Amino acid sequence: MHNWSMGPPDKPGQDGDGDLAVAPAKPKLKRPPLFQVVLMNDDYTPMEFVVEILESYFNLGREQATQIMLMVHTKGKGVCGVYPRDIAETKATQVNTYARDSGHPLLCEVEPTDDEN
Ligand code: TYC
Repeated sequence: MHNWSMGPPDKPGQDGDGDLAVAPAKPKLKRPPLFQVVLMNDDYTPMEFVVEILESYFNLGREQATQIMLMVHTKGKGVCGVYPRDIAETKATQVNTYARDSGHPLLCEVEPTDDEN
């Protein structure tokens, strides 16, 4: 809206053509906060079982799954994936249920990420 050269200045709430000058509300959309699904190390769960978990629940290939398993094995824990809260919680629950049903103590947890939004 410009007021140079023609006519009187607009009154508040109007623009030059007589329409109301009300800006549409900006859609304030934010991405959902993200949570990381973390595997904890233990002394009993077989490495092969952990690799299979990473392949089947976190859509990882054999190589990446093996890398993450070894990371957990050596560092104590490791991130398997990052998701919105409900998906992260569901995956962790599924992994823990499957591990327990299979007789392994493997523990999967959810942690907030420090993503800015
Ligand atoms: N530490 C286990 C072993 O030596 C392997 C293992 C890896 C267990 C990752 C849990 O989240 C885990 N058999």
